[in-house]
Amino acid sequence: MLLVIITCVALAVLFLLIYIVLKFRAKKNPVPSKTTHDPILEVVWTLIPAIILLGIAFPSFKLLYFMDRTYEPEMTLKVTGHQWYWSYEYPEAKISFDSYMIQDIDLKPGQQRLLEVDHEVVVPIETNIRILVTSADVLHSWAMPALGIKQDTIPGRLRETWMRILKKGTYYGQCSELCGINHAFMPIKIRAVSKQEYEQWLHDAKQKFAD
Ligand SMILES: [Cu+2]
Repeated sequence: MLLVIITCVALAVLFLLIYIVLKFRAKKNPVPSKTTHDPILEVVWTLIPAIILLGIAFPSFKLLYFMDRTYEPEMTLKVTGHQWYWSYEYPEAKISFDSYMIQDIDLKPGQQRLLEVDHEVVVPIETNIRILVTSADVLHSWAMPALGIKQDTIPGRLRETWMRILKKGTYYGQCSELCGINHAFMPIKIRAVSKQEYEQWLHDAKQKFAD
């Protein structure tokens, strides 16, 4: 929608520019116009942009509210940023673990450099997942481009966002708020699996990562 609006605005401005350059060129206007005011024109060029901005604002607010609260959450994932790793908590299952990047020298063939972690987040697909983010030290940002999430993690504050993953697979993200010397080395890896596989993973994880 914005692309359509800005294209129209840009074309309208370009058309006006070309029109004015041609119509008021020096050759055709040996005596330049001395007009400085036109009340009607000023009202028009104030009102039209105001109406356009209102037209943009209402869908934006709708989207903001849509992103803000989880609709009927089925599970919760708590994310905490640390210098320099992430820790995750599944409050309902009472498990928690830290997630560190795998160093270059420990990478196995086929693994993505700077993106693999020792313990990835595993979540079920087609599930409304409430995500609570916070930080243990400085600002970080939990960003998952493929899931449309980029949420600052703020010490002393709990922010909420959500996701509902439709496709099974592996998703990568990175810390997106400069947080210190190892900022570039705290990736995020999410593996989205079927609900059945998730139950199985949870069963094993409960033993491995019990609180
Ligand atoms: Cu960072």
